[in-house]
Amino acid sequence: SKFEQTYIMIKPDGVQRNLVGAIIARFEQRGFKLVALKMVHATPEHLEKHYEDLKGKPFFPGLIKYMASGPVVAMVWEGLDAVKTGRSMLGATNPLASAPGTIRGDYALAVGRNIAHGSDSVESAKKEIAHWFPEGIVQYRSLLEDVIFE
Ligand code: YYY
Ligand code: MG
Repeated sequence: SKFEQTYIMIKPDGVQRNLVGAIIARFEQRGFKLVALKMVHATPEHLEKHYEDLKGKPFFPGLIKYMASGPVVAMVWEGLDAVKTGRSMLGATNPLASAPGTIRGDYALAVGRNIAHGSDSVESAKKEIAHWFPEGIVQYRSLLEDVIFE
């Protein structure tokens, strides 16, 4: 395990359903540090770039339309094994396969309305953070580090 940053995004359905606070609370309570946060109503072009690996999939046009339908909350969370742990906190892509206790397993039912995004690798996280936060992210020392880590 190592110290990493991951890109987590609350999708338009998560925003509309007032789940922003609940999702942020999960990452805070787990011990991750928030190092970037903003609300964005992204353009289809910006979202097509974010999801470029999925271009050609049958659900791609619908995915872009849904993601561009309203604002998202873009965040970067930092901590031990943040990428893999972020994914496990989200649950499986299809909420019906997500365990209870995960974000998707607690709040969602449909694959095309699965509440939140999380980077799938350290490499994707770096790309996604640069794509959504070209202005850069903040650096600060969390006073909790001494309590949360060995
Ligand atoms: O990384 P993750 O979000 O869990 O899944 P991806 O395979 O990257 O797909 C991105 C996004 O596309 C997924 O969160 C929902 C949507 N989607 C879909 O609508 N239908 C599918 N069969 C697969 C994915
Ligand atoms: Mg993905």
